[in-house]
Amino acid sequence: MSTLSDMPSSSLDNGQGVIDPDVFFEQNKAPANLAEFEAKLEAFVSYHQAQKNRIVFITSGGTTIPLENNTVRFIDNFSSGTRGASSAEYFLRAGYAVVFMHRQFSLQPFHRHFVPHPHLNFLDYLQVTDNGAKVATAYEQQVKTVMTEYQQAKDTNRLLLLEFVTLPDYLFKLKSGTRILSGLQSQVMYYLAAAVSDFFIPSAKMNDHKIQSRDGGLTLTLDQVPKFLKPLVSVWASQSLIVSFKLETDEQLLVPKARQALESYGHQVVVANMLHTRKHTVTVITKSSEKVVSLSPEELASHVEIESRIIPQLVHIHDAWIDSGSTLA
Ligand code: 9Z3
Repeated sequence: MSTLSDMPSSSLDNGQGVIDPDVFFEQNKAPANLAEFEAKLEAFVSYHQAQKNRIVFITSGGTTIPLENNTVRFIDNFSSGTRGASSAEYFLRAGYAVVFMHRQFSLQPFHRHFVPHPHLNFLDYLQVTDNGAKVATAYEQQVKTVMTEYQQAKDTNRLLLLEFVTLPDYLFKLKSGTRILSGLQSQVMYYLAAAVSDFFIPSAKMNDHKIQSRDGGLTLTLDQVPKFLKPLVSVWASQSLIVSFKLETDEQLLVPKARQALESYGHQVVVANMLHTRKHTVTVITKSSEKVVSLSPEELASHVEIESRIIPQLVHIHDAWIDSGSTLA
């Protein structure tokens, strides 16, 4: 078997192994369900464009990096989908229509409240009755509260669930999504909470079939993923408000790297968070401001969610973005 590192390096790169974003779309295959994705999004967008509603396009969950074209093994990116799924609920409360593009099987708005816990699984929320089954008395109030909001989002057609799995899947759909949403211009916010891999193996460099273990250990060479925020901000969605997330594990790097991203890509907001404190502290950074948003231990203990503090701030920035005609400094 030839090792992956023996294979030719991709052409049309910048000399440092980083290909241009356009070349990425030529060298990688579009997802088989792209047309279905586009049809669902087009219908949702034309409905809300007619109603003059704001739309937030949320990405949530981690992308995978397949190691084989017939994929048995893949590298995953950390993200449970909590940030994206809870944010979607707060955007709905703020009156937005929500496109929720999430990693398949990661957390979803509303459903997230009833996912398996160590001692509580789906069936534990139910009880058997003489005629069938119902929500167990202990959970009736919680189910009613969540169901009421969920039903309202469905009745008003304000929540569209779309899926991705791999990195190319994510990027093709993100690009296509910006094209479909482009008519709404400043009314759209991109909220890029998905954990997107920085490294990948291009299709042409991948083993077609399952990598065999008979040759001993495995050495992988990964290419760098092109910097997609650049065309997203300057070409694909230049009239829309763009909020990206920066994840770090070294506190010293967090704010400098977030500022560097704002400067390199020229978008409007970076929400910076540390892996281990992301549920109670984030820093919302714009070109002219830097605000730490945090929850007290008491707030955490009473289940206040940090997204309930982040979203109103972003809505405020979005108001200013719309009022300024997409020119907010
Ligand atoms: C985030 O930083 C998200 O807040 C988390 C949320 C992934 C930490 P969970 O889903 O976690 O609630 O478990 N997302 C962005 C991560 C990312 O890939 N950012 C890139 C970077 O840091 C820039 S786009 O370089």
